[in-house]
Amino acid sequence: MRQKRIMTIQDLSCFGKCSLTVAHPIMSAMGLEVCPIPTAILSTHTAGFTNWTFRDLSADLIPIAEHWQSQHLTFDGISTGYLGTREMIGMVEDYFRRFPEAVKIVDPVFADNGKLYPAFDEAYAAGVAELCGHADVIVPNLTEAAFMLGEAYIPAGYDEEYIHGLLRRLAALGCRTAVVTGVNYDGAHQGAVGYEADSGQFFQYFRENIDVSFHGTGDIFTSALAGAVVLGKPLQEALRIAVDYTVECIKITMPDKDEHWYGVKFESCLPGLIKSLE
Ligand code: PXL
Repeated sequence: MRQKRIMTIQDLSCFGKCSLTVAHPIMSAMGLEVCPIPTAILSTHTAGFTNWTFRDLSADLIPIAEHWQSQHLTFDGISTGYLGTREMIGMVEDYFRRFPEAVKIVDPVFADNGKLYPAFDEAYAAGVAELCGHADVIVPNLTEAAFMLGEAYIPAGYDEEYIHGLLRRLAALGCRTAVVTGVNYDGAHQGAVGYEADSGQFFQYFRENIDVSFHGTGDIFTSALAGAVVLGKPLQEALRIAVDYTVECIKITMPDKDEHWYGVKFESCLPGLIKSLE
């Protein structure tokens, strides 16, 4: 069987276990051929460190696409994460047009816990919402969902009716499937809920809630989900694979959580991820 091939477009934060430094190894372990496109190189991620270096590589994005097209390369999937500028969002839309055969998975990556990340504003959120309209699968957290829909962020105390309505409104942006992460109805469980617009069906998968926050877990979840989707797993199975992997990564990091605040020890959980694909 031909190996599935995915390109992943996001930054390379050299230290910090997020974006490309997790997406590439996770999807490789899942058996995919991974083609990374670094949008920028940073010495660290921007959440919790100071004075990081940043080299914008966006000028190379379109020449890379042109070269790949000249070589007749095709892709089963494109996954995107942290991009950084409105201009880069436009370039990713260009990629989507150039590689129409690929399943497109967009993780908005611009906000969490009710707040935009420092580099972003509402215009950027609107740009990502437009990009989501061209995606097959989108993976916002509750904060990003609220920003993209121009709604108030509801941190807790919501019910299934709210989440299902939110997913329908997200799908109305134009994507086929919307998945919202970090859903916690009862304080005791946390998970992801998905909606497929074509069938009108909802899917969900929950595990025990672990009351801790590590950087990069959203990127880890989306990497596992994107890998599973491109491997052809149905959405319910993809949610299980991605939630279970994320939970295991968090659990294994808990004993070192102070020293390891910048990201989870995803590496030692890769064998379990591979097993969960069987
Ligand atoms: O994990 C998301 C992410 C990715 N890349 C960079 C970031 C962040 C979140 O803050 O700063 C550079």
